[in-house]
Amino acid sequence: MNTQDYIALEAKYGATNYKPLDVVLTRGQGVWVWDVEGNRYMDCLSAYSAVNQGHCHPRIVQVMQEQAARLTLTSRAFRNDQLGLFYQELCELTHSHTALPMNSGAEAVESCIKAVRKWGYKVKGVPDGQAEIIVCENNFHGRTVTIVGFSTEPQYRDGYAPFTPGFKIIPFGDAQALADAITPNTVAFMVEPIQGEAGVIVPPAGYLRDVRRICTARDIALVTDEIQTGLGRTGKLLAEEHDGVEADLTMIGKALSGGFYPVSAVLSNKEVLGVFQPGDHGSTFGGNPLACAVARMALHVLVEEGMIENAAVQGDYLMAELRKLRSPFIKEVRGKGLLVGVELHPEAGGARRFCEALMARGVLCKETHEHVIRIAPPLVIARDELDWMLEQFAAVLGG
Ligand code: IF1
Repeated sequence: MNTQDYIALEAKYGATNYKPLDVVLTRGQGVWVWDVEGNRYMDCLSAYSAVNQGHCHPRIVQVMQEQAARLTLTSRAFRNDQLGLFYQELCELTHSHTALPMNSGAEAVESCIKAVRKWGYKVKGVPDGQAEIIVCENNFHGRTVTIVGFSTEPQYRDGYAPFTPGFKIIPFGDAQALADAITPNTVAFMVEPIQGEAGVIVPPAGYLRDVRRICTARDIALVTDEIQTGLGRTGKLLAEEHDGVEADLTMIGKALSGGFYPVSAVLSNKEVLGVFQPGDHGSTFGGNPLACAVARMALHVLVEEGMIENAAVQGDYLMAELRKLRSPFIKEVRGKGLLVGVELHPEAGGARRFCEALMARGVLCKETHEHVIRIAPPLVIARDELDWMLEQFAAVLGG
């Protein structure tokens, strides 16, 4: 079978909710992936930051194979010998008190919404049914009905009403807007440290510090969605460390498994998660031994192999070099660590055609909205690989 055969199968039997680039991948190693025709590409998306550790990291492969042959799933009706160790290692690494394991990112977000609402009613004393959660314009937190209900992107909401009430939307990057929006019924503010899907939007320096101060003063939970920005992507373990703050609840996912398996978690620094009693919340697969073993190793390799520091160093270099390009198309280069957005002028005619030109040169990138090329390679990328990538960008964008 060749590329067109696989594409035809997808077109014939698949739901049509995606429009991928026409490359059919079959193998990956580190920053590189290969298609079914034998062509090699540099992966500059990392499955939306889920493969921070690089494709098929050998130490994660090994632990996954070993654990899969030993025990995969017990459900939480029984205990398993990986969950406690996963909790311990995750909490020690992130300075958290408590963790809640889930699977997808959206499930971690839903878990946070449930936790802060219950915390509001049981601890803060908000009248039943009145809890408000404040979120930001252009947020992206997932695809469930509740979550898209507070999206400001019309396409993500269209046709899915009715939605869950109880959310208030304010501008991103504006701490005063948060202070103004809080009422006695507000239980939480949920925010991405850098907005990923909105086009790699970096808030003003000190934003999260101000937000932290406001949340503490007004007794509302600060909830950070680090599903995309966490686990080394921005050059720190968690992006909130850039502002020296700790959220009350932090969600991580994606790279928590190194891209092997859907594993997410809610980390709690306040006793918000303590409101859950047995039976209040759960998941068949959440906290399963295979997920825990894989996540433990994914965290080990991230830290022990210096990937977080590498993201900081290579990210700075990447942005500095991109800014040197004298391209007629580039409006702005922004980001942190290896989460980089290249915004093009509207006259450039959209980012998609540049992504297609990059693909022809062996670089896989995905446009975000219409005018931003997102560059987010695995955190294991080496300087010479980055230089090669930059040559391809220079060839395509000019300069
Ligand atoms: C899609 C975007 C990235 C996320 C943050 C929660 C979730 C995500 C900050 C939900 C998921 C995704 C999902 C994927 C594309 C992707 C994406 F372009 F849509 F915005 F990464 F930038 N919080 N992000 O970024 O996690 O339930 O998917 O595990 O939905 O098409 P999930």
